[in-house]
Parts: sequence; structure tokens; C-alpha cells
Amino acid sequence: MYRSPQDSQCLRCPARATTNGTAKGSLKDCACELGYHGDPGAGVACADFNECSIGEFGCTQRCVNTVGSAYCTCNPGFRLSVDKKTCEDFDECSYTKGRCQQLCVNTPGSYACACNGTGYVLNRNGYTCDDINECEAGTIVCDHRCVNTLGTAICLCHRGYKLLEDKSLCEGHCENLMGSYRCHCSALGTVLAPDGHSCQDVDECNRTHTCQQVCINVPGGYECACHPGFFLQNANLPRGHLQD
Ligand SMILES: [Ca+2]
Ligand SMILES: [Ca+2]
Ligand SMILES: [Ca+2]
Repeated sequence: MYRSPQDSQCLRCPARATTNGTAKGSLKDCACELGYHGDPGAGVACADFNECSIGEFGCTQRCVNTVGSAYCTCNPGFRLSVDKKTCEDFDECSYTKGRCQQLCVNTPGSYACACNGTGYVLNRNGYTCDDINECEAGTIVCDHRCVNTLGTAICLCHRGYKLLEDKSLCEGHCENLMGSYRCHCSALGTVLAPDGHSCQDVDECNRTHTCQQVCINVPGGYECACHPGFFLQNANLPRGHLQD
């Protein structure tokens, strides 16, 4: 309110204007309220001030003007900090893994799903993981049979064949030739059996061996031993002496 110049009557300031304190004397003492600008004393009405137009509101991302004020908002993937001005990344992964089926990787303003290991590929939907068929892709090559499993694939051998330590070759490993095939025995001390595709132990004692006295055939090799009254000095060169 302000006092009329002609008398002691109090008059109301124009819309969105007010006086600072009491006992003021003229219309010039009416100033615009916070959030409005104008000059009531010069006949310019108080109108909304667009705080966003000069960046006065201090928003780091988005500013929304309102009548009498303004407020800050954030881009998708961010949320307003407690200071109501700055925006901080929203960690989608901390909330139900961002709907990712396997792995969730938080990024500024967004997030991405990923898959475990090398046995899965991210589906086009961006959320779920599809198993890779390594048998069809040829990333796992098996001697006999390849069986796809979730996250990987395994090799199996035909009946009677044994999977070797490399998890892909089968003992009795065979290769295709023009109109025929040839088999190999990969394990040390084994040799192709007369059937042409299975492997059998080599009896070194019936062939070449370096034992001086007694040769004992074992799977994959042989061992030397001595006649009674002798002891073994060296595995490859047994030498003994007669006991008294
Ligand atoms: Ca405003
Ligand atoms: Ca994020
Ligand atoms: Ca697989």
C-alpha cells in the first residue's frame, strides 16, 4: 500500500507490486515483487521475468520459466540434485539392473546391457542375451560331434572314443582323404589298432626298449626292472651286481 499525495488515504500498489515496509508516500514506492519486472511508478506494469532467458536461474541442464519464478529440470537419464540446480547421472543399474538380463553398465545419462563371457550376444532389443551356437559359428570345432549349450558348446566323441585333454579331439582321431580316411592316435605311447580307427597301447617291450634286464609294459610307456639279486641304477640303463 502507499499513501495518496492528496490525502492520507492508503492506495493499493498495482498488480504484482508492493512497497518495502510501511508509511511510504507515493506510487514510486511500489516495486515489482520477486520474479516480476516493470516500473509501476512510470506506468509500466509488473510482468513475469523470464529467469531462463539470461541463465540467471543457474540450471546446469534445463530451465523452465513460470509466472513469477522458474525451475530446473534435467535431461533424460539425469535427476535433479538436492541443490535443485545441477543434474546428476541416474544409475539405472542400481535399480533392477536396468532390466538387463545379464550385465548392466551405467553411463552418464544412460546405461547399456551386456552379456556374460563370449558365449552370448546381446539381442537387438538391447536387454536380453542370446546364446551363440558355437557349433554353427565354427568357433568351437570338434573332432566328432559338437553339442551347443547355454554360454558355450561341448565336444562329444563317437561311442568307444575318448575325448582328449584339449576337449576337441577324440582318441582315434581321423581325417578325411579323397574317398577314404586316415586315423591317428594322439596320446603318447598309443598306436592305431588293426581295425584302423581305434587306438591301442604300444607294447614297447616287444619292440624297442632300453631295459637291460626286465621290461614291463604300462599304458602309454614302459618301465625297467631287474632280475632277483640286482637293483636298478638308472631307469634307462640298469646295471646290477651279484649279491653275496
Ligand atoms: Ca518467470
Ligand atoms: Ca546412467
Ligand atoms: Ca552356446
